[in-house]
Amino acid sequence: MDGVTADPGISLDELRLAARNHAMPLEALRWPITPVGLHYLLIHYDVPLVDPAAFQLEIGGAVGHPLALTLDDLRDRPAVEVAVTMECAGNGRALLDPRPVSQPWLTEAVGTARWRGVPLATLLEEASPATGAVEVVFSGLDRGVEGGVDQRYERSLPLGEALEAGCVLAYEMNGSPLPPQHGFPLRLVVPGWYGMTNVKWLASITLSEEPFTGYQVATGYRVRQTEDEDGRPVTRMRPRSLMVPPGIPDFLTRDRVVERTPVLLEGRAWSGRAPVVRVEVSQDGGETWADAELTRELHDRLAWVGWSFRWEPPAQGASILCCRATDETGETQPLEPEWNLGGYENNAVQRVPVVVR
Ligand SMILES: Nc1nc2c(c(=O)[nH]1)N[C@H]1C(S)=C(S)[C@@H](COP(=O)(O)O)O[C@H]1N2
Ligand SMILES: [Mo]
Repeated sequence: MDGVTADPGISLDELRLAARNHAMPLEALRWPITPVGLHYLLIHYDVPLVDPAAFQLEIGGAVGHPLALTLDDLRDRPAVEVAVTMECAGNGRALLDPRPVSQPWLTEAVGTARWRGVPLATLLEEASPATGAVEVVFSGLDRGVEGGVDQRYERSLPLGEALEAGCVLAYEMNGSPLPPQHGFPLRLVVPGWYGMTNVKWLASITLSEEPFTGYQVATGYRVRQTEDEDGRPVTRMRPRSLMVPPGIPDFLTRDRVVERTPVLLEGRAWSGRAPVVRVEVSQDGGETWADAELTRELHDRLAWVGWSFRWEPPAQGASILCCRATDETGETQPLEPEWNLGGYENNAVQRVPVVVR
């Protein structure tokens, strides 16, 4: 069979999702700030068309002073800019066995952008949350059906986290207005959390005195083994590192071919829980490890760090290159993934097959 396969692996539904929602090509790890078109993308439903002149952000619910703000109102306020590394919670899903059927990410559903906008905490304080308020619900303008439930895309944060996590209501990405696919005209950015909490096309913020039970919090994004389990919510990103695959790729398999001369391996590492303090490299599929050198080009606490390692390829043959990150809490990437129903939080080490010639 020439160029034809009966592999029943990826379904057309998964392929359709993968074609809409692209990953960051690994060579884009070379940029500390990911160029906009190379940042990964994940859109559950359709990209809405929003008229910026008519747009209003509403802040209401359990508050003393409800607010309605136009884009100009938001732009007139003191702004902040943060570099934030964002990773989809389903990154690594397609490498799980059995494969949970959803967006079939391999390893590269990640990117780092500079987000500029208004600190969420100042607006929440201005709205004056009621003493009984416990959660903040963020609603996007996009709608769809998921798990049989007709819904707007909505996520919540505990009030304390919303006030203290350094959240930003962003209207710019890398110095330009948000592009449609990344949430124009306004999105929530929550440093350290997996991507799903960074609600795009954000139109309303509602304070609540009850825990939020919407689909994307109570049903989706939970780590569990079966449908019957409640499981635990997906929150902050686990430590992870990736490398720019060295040498040149084979067109189809993307396996790497390198010359027999020393190579500077490079990549980036992040964790949403605490700063990364160590990155190690292996040339034997994770049997033995050596320390890489870290460089902090970005000064935001949880933005990814760069790493490099001088590798001397063996005389000939095949190697499996790997890298693994450890954060300040001591958490390290596992060699093997921990399976769960939704395919979330798979931070198992990346494996890059290389042939030396
Ligand atoms: N309104 C809305 N916000 C959303 C989503 C969405 O589908 N709708 N997807 C979420 C998910 S799952 C991820 S991983 C990030 C992706 O952000 P990006 O496309 O800007 O990289 O946006 C999050 N915010
Ligand atoms: Mo995601």
